[in-house]
Amino acid sequence: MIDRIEELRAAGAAEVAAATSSEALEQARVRHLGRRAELPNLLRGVAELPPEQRGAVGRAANVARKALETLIERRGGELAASELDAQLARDRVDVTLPGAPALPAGGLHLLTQTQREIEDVFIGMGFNVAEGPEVEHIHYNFDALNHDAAHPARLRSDTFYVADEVVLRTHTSPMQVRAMEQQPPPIFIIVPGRVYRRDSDATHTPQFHQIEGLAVDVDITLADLRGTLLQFARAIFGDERQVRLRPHFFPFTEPSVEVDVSCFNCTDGLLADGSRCPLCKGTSWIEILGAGMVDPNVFGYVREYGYDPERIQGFAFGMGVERIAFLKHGVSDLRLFYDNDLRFLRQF
Ligand code: 2NM
Repeated sequence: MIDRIEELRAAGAAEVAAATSSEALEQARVRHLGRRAELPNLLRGVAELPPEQRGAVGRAANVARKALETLIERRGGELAASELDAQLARDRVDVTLPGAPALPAGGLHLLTQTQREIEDVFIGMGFNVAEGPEVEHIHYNFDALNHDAAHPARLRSDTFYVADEVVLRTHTSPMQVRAMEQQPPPIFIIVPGRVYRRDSDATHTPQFHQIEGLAVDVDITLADLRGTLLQFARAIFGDERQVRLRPHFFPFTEPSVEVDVSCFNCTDGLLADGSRCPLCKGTSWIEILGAGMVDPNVFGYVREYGYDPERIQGFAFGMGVERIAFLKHGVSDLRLFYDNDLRFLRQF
C-alpha cells in the first residue's frame, strides 16, 4: 500500500513537471488529485483498513497529496508567469509607429489659404497683423469711421444689430480704430477677419471675409498707397500686373479710390480666339479693392492717442478675401466657398 502511494506520488510529480501549459497542468491535477483519482480514493478508504495500517497509510497518502498539491501550485505559478510574458510579447504595441491606415491629411480651405497668402505679402512689406472682435459697438463700426448719423449702412435692414448700439461688424476697420488707440503712429497694420452684412444672393453672402490695411506716419502719401497696392497686385496676380486708381467715395477716406488690376486672363480685353474676355468684360481691368487717404475726421476720434490730424496722414484700404480668391482661381459661384463640397475644396 505504502509502495503504491509512492508510485502514485512519483507518477503525479512527473506529469506535473512535464506540463507545459496551465491547461495541461489542470488535466494532470484532475488525473491525480481529482474526485475519481486513485490517491484521494485511497485516502477516503483509510477508515476501512485494519486499524494497525490506518495511521501509516493515512499519513503516507496525506504527505503524498500535500507534496503533489505543492508541486502543482509551484508549477502553476511558473506557467502563469511564462504565459503572461508570452501574451505581453504578442500584444506589444509600438505607439511610435504611424497609424494604419495613415490618417488623411486634410487641407486648408481656399479662403484660409488666400487670407494667409495676402497676409504674407503685407508682412513682407512691414505690416503687422491685428485681429479684433466681430461684435462691435457702433462707435467703432460707424461713428469713429466718419459715417454720419444718416448713413444707410446703419439701417436695421443692412446691418445685423445685437443690441441698440451693438452690431456684427460690417467691416474690419473698427479694429483699426482700436489699434490706433493702442499704439501711436507710425502704424502699419492689416486686419483680416469675418464681417457681416444683411445681403444674400449669387454674389453676396451675409458673412464674408475682409482684409483692411492702415498705414499712418508723418509723410504717407497717395503714391505710397499706389506703390503698396501695385506690389500686392503683382504678388497675388502676377509680376506683369499694373494697377489703376479711379475716384470713388468712402466715408472714412478723402480722397477715395477704387483700385483695378490689369486683367490676367486676356490681352486688351480679348481672348486668343478674338472673343471678349469674360473676366474683365472686355475692359482689360478688374476691380479688386477700395482705398483712400484716411479722412482727418477719423484721426480726430483718436487724436488723444497721438494722431494729430495736422501732423500725420495715412492711407487705408479694404478688400474682400472671397473676391480675391474668386478672381484668382476662376471660381464660378461665391456660394461654393460655403457649401463644403469636397469636390470643390479638394481642387485647391
Ligand atoms: C475700404 C476702403 C477705403 C478703410 C479706412 C479705414 C480707417 F480705419 F482708416 F478709417 N480702414 N479701412 C477703408 C478705406 C476701407 O474698404 C473698401
